[in-house]
Amino acid sequence: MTKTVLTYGTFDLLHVGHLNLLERLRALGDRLVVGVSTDEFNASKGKRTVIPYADRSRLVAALECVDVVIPEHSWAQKRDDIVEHGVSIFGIGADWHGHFDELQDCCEVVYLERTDGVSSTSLKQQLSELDETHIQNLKSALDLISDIVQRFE
Ligand code: C2G
Repeated sequence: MTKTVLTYGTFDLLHVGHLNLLERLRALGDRLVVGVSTDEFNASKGKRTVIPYADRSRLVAALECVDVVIPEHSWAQKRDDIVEHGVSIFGIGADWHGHFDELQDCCEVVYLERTDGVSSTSLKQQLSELDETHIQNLKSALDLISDIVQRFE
C-alpha cells in the first residue's frame, strides 16, 4: 500500500531549509503531497510573501521529492486533505510542535527539526540590508564625483 505523506507551508523564497524538510518528509513514505499556502491564506496568517502563489507552487512542484501540490486555503482543510489523498503521515517543522496533534486520530503526526541559519524572513532582511549598503555606496560615489567636479570649477 502506498504510504502518502502530507505537509503544508508558504515556501516563500524557496531555500535549503524547505528542501531539507521536504526531502526528509518524502523519505518517510512513497509519495509526498504539499499544500502551498495561497496569497489570500497567507494574508490571513499575517504573512506578506515576496513570491506569488503561482510561482511558489510551481517551484515546490518542480522538486524531485514532491509528488503532488495542492493549494492551502485555510487552517481547516487538513482533515479533508488527509482523507482525499489517503495520507498515512502528516509532517511539519518542529516550530509547529504540538499544533497539529489533534490529527493523530486519522494519521501519524511527526514534527521534524528545522534547518538552523536560514529562513525566508532572514533572506528578506539580508536583501534589504544589501539594498541599504548599495545605496550608501552610491551616495559615497556621488559625493566623490561632486568633490572632483567642484575642484575643476
Ligand atoms: N522550515 C524548516 N527550516 C527552516 C525554515 C522552514 O524546516 N529553516 C520548515 C517549516 O518548519 C515548515 C516548512 O519549512 O514546516 C515551511 O515553512 P514556511 O514556508 O514558513 O511555512 P509556514 O508559514 O510555517 O506554514 O498550515 C501550516 C502552515 O501553512 C505552515
